[in-house]
Amino acid sequence: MSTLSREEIQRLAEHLENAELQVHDVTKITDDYPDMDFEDAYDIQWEIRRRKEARGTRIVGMKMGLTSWAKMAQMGVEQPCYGFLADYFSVADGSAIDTSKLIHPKVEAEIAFVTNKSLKGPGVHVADVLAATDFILPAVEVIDSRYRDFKFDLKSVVADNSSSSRFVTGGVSSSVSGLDLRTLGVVMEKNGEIVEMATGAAVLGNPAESVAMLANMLGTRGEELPAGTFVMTGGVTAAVAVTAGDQILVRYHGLGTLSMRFV
Ligand code: OOG
Ligand code: MG
Repeated sequence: MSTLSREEIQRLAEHLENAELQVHDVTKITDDYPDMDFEDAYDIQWEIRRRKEARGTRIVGMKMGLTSWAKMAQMGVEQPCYGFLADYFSVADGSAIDTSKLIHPKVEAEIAFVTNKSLKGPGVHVADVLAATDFILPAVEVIDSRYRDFKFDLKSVVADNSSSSRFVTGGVSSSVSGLDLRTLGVVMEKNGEIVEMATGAAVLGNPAESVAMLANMLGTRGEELPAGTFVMTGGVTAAVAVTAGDQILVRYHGLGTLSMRFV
């Protein structure tokens, strides 16, 4: 059940997308629309996606957010959310990321999947996900909430495409067979010092569970996760704020490293 009109959805999508493209923060939208619901919030996100696609931007993957207790506790939100990844969000491993195009970036270490079969909820479970996984690989997401001071509630962040902004992937890819995703260790270093560490189990007990949840959430809108989709499963630790001059290196057990610097 949505509460907002088509015009309000379009106006809020434009408002939030402009904040992203023009690199300025805004107050959270639930301050002005306290009665909006989750359907409204995802409608706004899907309208932002439609606006980008209409301009020729390609959608190159999906991400889950707020899937670890570390992230949920950090943001004061208790349920996962999803977002889409646009082509220009992708930055190469080892590259310099321009902070003048971002409001207040934070980095997150994540485990990503690439599927080879479509997944359509409801009822998708971990075994379905493993059977539909081509390979997994490391990813680092750079999130950048458009909301002032990075403070929001779940509906506001969903409308803001779950803070999606940039991502780095690469490293070593691996089949999931014979791999225990729960004990896959991740160590994040900032400027040469370890700042965060966790294992895959931090994400809903198993990051494959995050992909299943995404397929099931999409299913409620009649959408599916097509074969060949790149999916980031959510930060395994709290996100780490970065500014120009910072260097980030993340080590993944058996999957190599990813690095980037902020300029
Ligand atoms: C929302 C997005 C969270 C993750 O990996 O948990 C996210 C936010 O914290 O701004 O991408
Ligand atoms: Mg993330």
